[in-house]
Amino acid sequence: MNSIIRIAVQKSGRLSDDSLSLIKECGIKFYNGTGKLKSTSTNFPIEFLFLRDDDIPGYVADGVADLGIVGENELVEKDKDVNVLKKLGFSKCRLSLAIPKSESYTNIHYFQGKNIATSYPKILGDYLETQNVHAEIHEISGSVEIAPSIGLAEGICDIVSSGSTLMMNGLKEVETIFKSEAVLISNKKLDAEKLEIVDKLLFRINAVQKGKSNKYVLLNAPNDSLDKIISLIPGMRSPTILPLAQEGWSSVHSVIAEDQFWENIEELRAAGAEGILVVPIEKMVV
Ligand code: PRT
Ligand code: ZN
Repeated sequence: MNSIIRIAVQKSGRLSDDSLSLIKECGIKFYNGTGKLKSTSTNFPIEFLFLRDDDIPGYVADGVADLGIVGENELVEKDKDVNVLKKLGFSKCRLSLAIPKSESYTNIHYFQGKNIATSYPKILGDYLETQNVHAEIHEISGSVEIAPSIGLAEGICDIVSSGSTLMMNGLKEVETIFKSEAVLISNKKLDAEKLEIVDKLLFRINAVQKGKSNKYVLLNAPNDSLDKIISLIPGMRSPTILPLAQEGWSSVHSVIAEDQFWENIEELRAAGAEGILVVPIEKMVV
């Protein structure tokens, strides 16, 4: 097989670092020197195209790239026909409506007949339609947050993450209309050889993501509380139990979901566990 897949990633911006880290954590090596527009991996059949995020959905839909990593906000706004293969869990943000802090807000009908500045006219237009609100949408490509203060619009619809940009511009968030994170997208007509490579890549991404959402736990426990402890951390198949040099005690090794971590640690301590170590997992294949 000598097929190769092309993946479009953002050249420089909020998606770039996490996109490239994910690829590297999948064991895929490549060189991306500054200013490079293309690069080929030395150990996996993949070529990288470094692009502006706005262009990624279109390039993937047209088949110039087979895969792409892009924010859902950009994907839905561009309205291109591609497959979404996987949510990637980074670059999380929301698209929200905001108005000057001094204004009082009741509900979405506040925007009836008003002007709203945004870089996301499609998502906003669709949303307003579902809400039966008729507003004038002004499409602008950047610095949307200054629109109310210069008199361009009464409200804005923009990406919010921490909320500090809105605050610094005297605005308040009044409605969240869309939630977004980075996604892996693919062209809809990949041939069998390319699909096989995509499967290999997805297998690696899944192992990296599973590893991140779980922790390896080691602890010491008195033998008479082992049953209780095993029920708390059942692990992948079952925990490993090793005898300690001190009689009546065992070392228990298992895997615990990151989001259950604090809850389980408390219960484990209550059950008599001590010397608890929690270690990150790099990859996890179940
Ligand atoms: O040059 P290129 O076109 O490739 O990049 P870009 O400037 O269009 O996009 P970029 O790199 O800023 O963002 C890429 C993607 O990251 C977006 O499409 C979103 O999916 C996601 N993302 C996550 C964000 C943010 N967080 C974010 N905070 N995109 C933009 N912002 C901006 C927002 O526009 C606003 O100006 O940050 C400001 C708000 O941030 P807070 O933290 O002050 O609320
Ligand atoms: Zn962009």
